[in-house]
Amino acid sequence: MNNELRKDLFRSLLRVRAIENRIIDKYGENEMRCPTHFSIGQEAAAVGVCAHLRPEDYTISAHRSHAHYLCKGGSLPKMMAELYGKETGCAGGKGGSMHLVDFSVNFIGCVPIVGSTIPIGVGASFGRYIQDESALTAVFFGDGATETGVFHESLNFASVHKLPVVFVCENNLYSVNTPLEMRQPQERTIAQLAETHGLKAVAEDGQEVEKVYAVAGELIDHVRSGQGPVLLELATYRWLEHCGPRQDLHLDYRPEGEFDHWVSRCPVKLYQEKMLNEGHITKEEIDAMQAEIDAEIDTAFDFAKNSPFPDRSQLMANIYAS
Ligand SMILES: Cc1ncc(C[n+]2csc(CCOP(=O)(O)OP(=O)(O)O)c2C)c(N)n1
Repeated sequence: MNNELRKDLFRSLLRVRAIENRIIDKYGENEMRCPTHFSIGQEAAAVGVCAHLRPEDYTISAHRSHAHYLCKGGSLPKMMAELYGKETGCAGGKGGSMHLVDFSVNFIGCVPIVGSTIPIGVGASFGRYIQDESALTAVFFGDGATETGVFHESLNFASVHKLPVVFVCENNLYSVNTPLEMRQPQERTIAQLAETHGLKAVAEDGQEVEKVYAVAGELIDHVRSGQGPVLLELATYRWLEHCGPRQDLHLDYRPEGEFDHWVSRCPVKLYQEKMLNEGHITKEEIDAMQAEIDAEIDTAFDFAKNSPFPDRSQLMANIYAS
């Protein structure tokens, strides 16, 4: 791995973290009126996987999607305007945080109905595959989504048709407040579930961005060489409440010590320490990167706040019924 790439990965981690932290700071002003799911603690998954995606590749995500949109090349001003409900938002201000969509970067959408984006991603991939076998689709979802029927139907279909799909499961151990061990057999991994559908699948630590990058690269090469879909299960952890900007330790659903363990494995901290210890970056370079990111975020928030709300005439636009 060359140093330019290392710095790119590190910058992306810092950027996604900083953006979500700023949303948290501003959320209490009540100007962003959409439910918002944060992925603080889970950033290495989006950063490590998306670093392999090309502009023409499709990406689809669910309710916890800021990092996926940004890492796929989405526009920060358009994302912030969307959270503020403004017409300059990537979904025209009608979608909010859970419905980001931006065809200009082939980010084909987010849907908070758990599991629903998995068949949408596979269907889009199938349509695309007929025209261009090399275009890949990355589908991001959580461990809870693997408990839906469509997860299995979609993996089966993708496998049978050898579709170029990368399924990325961010296994953060919880579906809202219910732990994985109460929902799925402990002796069977999500990667193994995918293998039973004939996919190549790997379970990997999701906190170390270089590990994510390496395994995602191998899997994506497999897909791009026409050998069919893959699934990457990444072990990670959500720091904040399921939906919203607060901590939820008072709810007592997390076992003693679990939260502290995962915070000690913060993907940003781990990579910063590694980069500094191995001499790939200096403290001054990190400060300069952070300042640049902060300035970019300031500009995006100004754009969002100063943009107009959609006109009433747009109320019924882009509504489809069958
Ligand atoms: C079909 C459906 N059932 C239930 C819900 C309520 N719900 C919203 S998010 C969520 C948990 C999803 O967990 P997971 O897929 O692991 O994603 P995470 O929130 O952990 O990122 C649930 C049950 C929903 N949105 N859709």
